[in-house]
Amino acid sequence: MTEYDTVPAAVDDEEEIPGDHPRYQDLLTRHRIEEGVKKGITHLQGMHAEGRGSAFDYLIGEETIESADEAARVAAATLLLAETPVLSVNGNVAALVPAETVALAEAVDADIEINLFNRTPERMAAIEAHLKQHGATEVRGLEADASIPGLEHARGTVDADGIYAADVVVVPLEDGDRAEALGRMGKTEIVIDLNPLSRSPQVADVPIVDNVIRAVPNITAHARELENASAEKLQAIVEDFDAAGALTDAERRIRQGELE
Ligand code: PTJ
Repeated sequence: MTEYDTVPAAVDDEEEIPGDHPRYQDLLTRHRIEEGVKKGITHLQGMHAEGRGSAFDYLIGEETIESADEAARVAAATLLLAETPVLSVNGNVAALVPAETVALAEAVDADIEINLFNRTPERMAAIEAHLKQHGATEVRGLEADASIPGLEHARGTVDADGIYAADVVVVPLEDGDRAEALGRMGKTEIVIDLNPLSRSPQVADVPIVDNVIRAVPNITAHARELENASAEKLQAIVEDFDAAGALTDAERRIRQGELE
């Protein structure tokens, strides 16, 4: 029994959510975030973030739009070309896509690093344990021996041989300040965010306007399909990408319910 159990959840286990429910994905997402809060993985603010994301997803149609799928393919090519890619994990990402994050890291040979907006030793430890339960062997972020210039201490804390040294960073559901600061460090940023007007996708090299629940496995699927592609082909995929066009496309879908 925890302090959060006074009002019982609709289901105790995600297996109980009916697969044919029209809002299945949203119910699953809510359940995972709720469990994340109970386990000390997800910050209470993560519930606000999820509510906002859920509203945008509703307007997008709770599906991966074509421009987001293309962005996921570009993300896969970018990661396959990278020398030291890192997948950044916060409390929402850990709760929503732990196994999927491990699978992506394996597919593109990336490191996983916990990077929290609301950093506490307890949350760092709980997320590390959770990722390891879902198959991660090494989790970065606990060394905390470097910082992102321009951010106050806790939010900018990173590993010197992790995010600090990375050439490409995947930052799902990121805070705008940190996304900008990582950009100033010269990192190539792949941002997953359902709000195309948010600062993080606006400053990203590769903005993916999609639910992290769909986007992470989608990048992995593209990476598997591209794993034997030549560097020239991967480079061409990256160079052809129009980041501003992808954001405009997603905004049009949200505002007008249609695509060009
Ligand atoms: O775990 P911590 O301490 O690092 O904190 C994480 C949160 C998410 C609480 C923190 O980074 C935060 O407050 O983020 P924001 O500023 O609320 O931004 C979250 C963004 O992610 C918003 O633009 C949401 O629309 C978007 N979002 C929320 N859920 C999803 C999402 N995007 C993709 N998939 C989602 N499931």
